[in-house]
Amino acid sequence: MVTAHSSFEETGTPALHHGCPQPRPDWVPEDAGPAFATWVLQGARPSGLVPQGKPAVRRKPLSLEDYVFGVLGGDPMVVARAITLVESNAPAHQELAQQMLEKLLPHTGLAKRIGITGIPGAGKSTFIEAFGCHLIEEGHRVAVLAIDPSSSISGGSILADKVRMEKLSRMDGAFIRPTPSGGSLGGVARKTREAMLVCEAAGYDVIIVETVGVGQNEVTVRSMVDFFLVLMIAGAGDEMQGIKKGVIELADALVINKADGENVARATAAQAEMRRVLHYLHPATAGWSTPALLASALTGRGVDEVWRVTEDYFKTSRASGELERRRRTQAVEWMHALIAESLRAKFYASAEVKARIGVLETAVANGRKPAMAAALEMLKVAGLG
Ligand SMILES: Nc1nc2c(ncn2[C@@H]2O[C@H](COP(=O)(O)OP(=O)(O)O)[C@@H](O)[C@H]2O)c(=O)[nH]1
Ligand SMILES: [Mg+2]
Repeated sequence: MVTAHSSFEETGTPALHHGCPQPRPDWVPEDAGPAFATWVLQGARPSGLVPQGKPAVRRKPLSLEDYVFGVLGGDPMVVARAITLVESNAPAHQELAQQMLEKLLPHTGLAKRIGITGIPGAGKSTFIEAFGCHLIEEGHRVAVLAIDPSSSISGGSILADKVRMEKLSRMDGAFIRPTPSGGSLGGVARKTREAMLVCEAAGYDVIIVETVGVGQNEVTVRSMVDFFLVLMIAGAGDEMQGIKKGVIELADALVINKADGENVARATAAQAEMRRVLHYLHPATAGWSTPALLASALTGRGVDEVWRVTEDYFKTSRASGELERRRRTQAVEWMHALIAESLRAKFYASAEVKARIGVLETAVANGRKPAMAAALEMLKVAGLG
């Protein structure tokens, strides 16, 4: 049975049944550009819900109870809509989303939260597909949340993810959801964390957060997962793979990926090198020594080993109390991040601030006022000084 679940039609874009390739649905205009085909590939629906080839119909709004029961019952369509709700920036949606999350919260926290990062092209999506399929064969339910801040620039990377995870997305018990890009990293982080809670309440016991290793987002993902895996490829350069900027120090496991064919020797050498590097670093998690492993999604090499190591990590960190400690710290830090974000949003939305800030910007830019004095004045204007 085809049980691909997503997502894109939830964001207002018509989607088509995944399992039945059709070059173009009938609603595509004659002169449509390639983007139309792109969107068709991105969407997926459980079979039987929408007649094939028909555009998605506007669905009835769900009540709080509908959301809660649907999510707790593990209904992938409701899960997708619940995530859309938490992603919405509309105040009415946000209020409903928070009520829903409060009801779901007692049912969260049971999943293994795994973050996977690596430079573009490291093979993250391909690996996650192989890894996810392996987990599902072992009886797990797997949700993949892909954060891809680069996609607003490059345009197509989410599409590539969707196509590559096609096998996984067809499996019963898999849920794949790209987080909409755009907006601040803080906003994306909130949405991903809340999407994670929704997935946990729906009974997904492994949550994988994929993120492209560019900029700050590794740190953001590290702050919301239990186990952080950095995927590397031999010969891509230390600088690029974040070795110099300390990404390795965040990792609970390094995976030298694409260890297949002619690449095996180089990958093995890179593994030895990374083991030496790790030897000198503090482990990301106290009491756990970060391993460097080899894997290939192409041949399947190392996929089961990565899972064994993951399970081992959870056993170790649970027994030592590190897992619990990390989650508590993360929750508190998240609260502070939300406070900071809300304060910032309130501040910039204030009419008094809007009226005054331009003048002070000019004064600071022209060197007539020190930045600190201007900042303090603005806080007073906003009633915070
Ligand atoms: N040889 C080899 N190629 C791979 C492997 N995994 C992915 N690739 C290729 O590497 C490219 C990037 O893969 P992708 O999963 O999209 O990388 P991502 O950007 O990190 O998500 C694609 O052309 C894949 O076919 C692997 O295990 N071995
Ligand atoms: Mg990818």
